Amino acid sequence: MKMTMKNMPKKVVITGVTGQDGSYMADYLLEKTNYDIYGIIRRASTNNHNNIKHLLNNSRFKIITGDLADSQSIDNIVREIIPDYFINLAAQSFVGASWQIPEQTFDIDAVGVIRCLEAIRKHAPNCRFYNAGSSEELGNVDYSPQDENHPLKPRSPYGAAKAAARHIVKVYRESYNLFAIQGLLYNHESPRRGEEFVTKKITKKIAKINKSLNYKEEFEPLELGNIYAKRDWSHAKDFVRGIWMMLNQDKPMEYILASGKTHTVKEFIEKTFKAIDIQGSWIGDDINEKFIYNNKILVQINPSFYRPAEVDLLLGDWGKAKKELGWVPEISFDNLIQEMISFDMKNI
Ligand code: F7E
Repeated sequence: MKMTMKNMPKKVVITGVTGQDGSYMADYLLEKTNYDIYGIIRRASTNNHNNIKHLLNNSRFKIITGDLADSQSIDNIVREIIPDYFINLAAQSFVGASWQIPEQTFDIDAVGVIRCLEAIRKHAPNCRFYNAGSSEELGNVDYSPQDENHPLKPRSPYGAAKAAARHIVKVYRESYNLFAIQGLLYNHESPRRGEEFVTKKITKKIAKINKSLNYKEEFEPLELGNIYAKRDWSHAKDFVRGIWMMLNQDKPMEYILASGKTHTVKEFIEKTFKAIDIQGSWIGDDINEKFIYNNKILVQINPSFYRPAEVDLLLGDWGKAKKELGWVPEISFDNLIQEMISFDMKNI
């Protein structure tokens, strides 16, 4: 068949493609569409391509060097590719680090979004743009569950940068009539989650502890900060499907994606141990709280992991996404934990 503009495969740019969300997004689109995927990768002396190594030989998956900190690179990418979709999943996404590197967090998570929007406005005004938004924008919440009308009350430089990005996405949408949206996504995890996030830190360390227990080797306990923080955790795979649904509506509307259930970090730890049949118990309070098994300390508190300001509770209402997009999450909290711990036990 002769290729005409009409039947040429569409082009999707994904930033943050080596990360959890970017790599699942690429997997999803390679499976569900015939579109060409352009994964933007930041130059680094050591590559971190683990999450996309299974895609490197796929002819529909192309890697392009670019950086959200560099407006020229973003401008060139959009001008040369003229994408149909631009999915911005790159970020300084670690809330805890955002107090140490607040300027860099703003530069990537807020100003970086302007760089994308400017390039799209100039070179590809019909391109549909998605920016990763976060429940951290809501911060110190007024009510639960939170819906799309909840005010933005961030508690971290990260949350403030994402809130700023939300405003600028709206400004560009309304000023230039762009299809530009920022979903509001609650915590989402998977075996591909970065190691500094609490879920992956827990499953990876517990897999190691389990191995040490089996081989009767010495081990260091898992050390955590605030284990009473409550989060609404989902599987990242469910969310990339939701992002794609948001991008393909008639009108550029923004939705919450969440599970509608909240759990403490402590519950996450307990369920992980339970999944591998370790029946320990908690002793002590506050910074002296510990999880003990066979007279060994498996988990303890390290106050250096406390944050200068904490978001105590997040719980999202995903009713609007269900009603208007038909989006429904498919992977339960228990299955998420099971998948993460099984993966880490296998790879330890
Ligand atoms: O922390 C507490 C910590 O770093 C979860 C990002 O994807 O989701 C994520 O942000 C909770 C917090 O994720 C440790 O204080 C206790 O209350 O896994 P996290 P996060 O900050 O909720 C949102 C939606 C995003 O947008 C972000 O990009 O766990 N916690 N002890 C700990 N957290 C970490 N990381 N390490 C600890 O040792």
